[in-house]
Amino acid sequence: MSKEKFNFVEAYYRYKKIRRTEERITEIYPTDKIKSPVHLSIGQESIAVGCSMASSKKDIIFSNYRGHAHFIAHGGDYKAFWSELYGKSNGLSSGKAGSMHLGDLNINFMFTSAIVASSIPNAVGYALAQKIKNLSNVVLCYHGDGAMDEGVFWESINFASLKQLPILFICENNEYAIYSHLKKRMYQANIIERVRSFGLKAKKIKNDTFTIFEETKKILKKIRMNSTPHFIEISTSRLKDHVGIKNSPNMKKNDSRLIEDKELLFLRSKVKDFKKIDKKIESEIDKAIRYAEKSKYPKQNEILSNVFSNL
Ligand SMILES: Cc1ncc(C[n+]2csc(CCOP(=O)(O)OP(=O)(O)O)c2C)c(N)n1
Ligand SMILES: [Mg+2]
Repeated sequence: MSKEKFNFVEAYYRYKKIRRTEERITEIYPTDKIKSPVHLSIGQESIAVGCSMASSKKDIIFSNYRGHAHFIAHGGDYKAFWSELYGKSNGLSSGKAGSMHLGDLNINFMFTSAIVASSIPNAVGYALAQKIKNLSNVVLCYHGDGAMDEGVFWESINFASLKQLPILFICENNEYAIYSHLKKRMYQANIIERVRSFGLKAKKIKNDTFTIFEETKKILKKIRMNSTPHFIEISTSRLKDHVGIKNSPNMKKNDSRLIEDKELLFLRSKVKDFKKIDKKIESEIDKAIRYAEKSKYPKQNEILSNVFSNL
């Protein structure tokens, strides 16, 4: 698709909505109204926006504890998202799961987990089911570079390759697992080469929304046609700390946060009525926050229902 035909209005809407949502979370967080730790994605919105715009509604999404951007970009229930952050009974998981465990089965967004890489074998299992059932849906599996330090990642891509499953692994590579740099964790830091050695088609994609959209669209088409597992890596950087709302100590001076802000300005420059979109986004956020604030907490006698524990 040519750049002229790309839906910049939608891209700007998704990008800005993620950005403003996380900025509002940052403002509210010190009040303790948000009941779970938050892992923010400010600075890496392009990945969620580009990939979500390239995917089809029937595709299945697996994300992780840093899932706000993916959830919003793929169109998860926005009010229930806020209620979940507030621990309210009309949240996505009745307010008992919080920011790290988002999910919305109406958009095939599988519930996420705080355990690094744990969703990856689940994603591969889901892709196996799509193949057995002869469906043309593709599984999109977002994960970080740190998830690739887990043995289960390599077992999973081996299986995906062996069975030629319809899955796209999307590596959001910020080069850090909390505060450990990639070079201190990986003997061979060229992850594309390592993944290719397992038989997957793998490509590094430039971090801008249109390029991510265009490349992902092409790759998803190939996966749908041939049922072949693919892997993409996108270099990224975040404004905020690993968890919480402080600025990240991993950020370098002049690093890609500025480039990412440029991306927001670039998308905005492509949209004539951006002020109208900004207003719409603020109103959606205000409404969702009001909804969460007014909603009730789960009742005391419901505290242990739908909760799995060894009590
Ligand atoms: C199995 C497991 N080991 C360790 C942790 C602690 N932990 C939480 S996030 C994280 C780093 C993950 O890094 P990466 O996959 O690159 O994601 P990022 O946070 O950079 O987006 C670690 C080690 C965990 N939650 N689960
Ligand atoms: Mg990382």
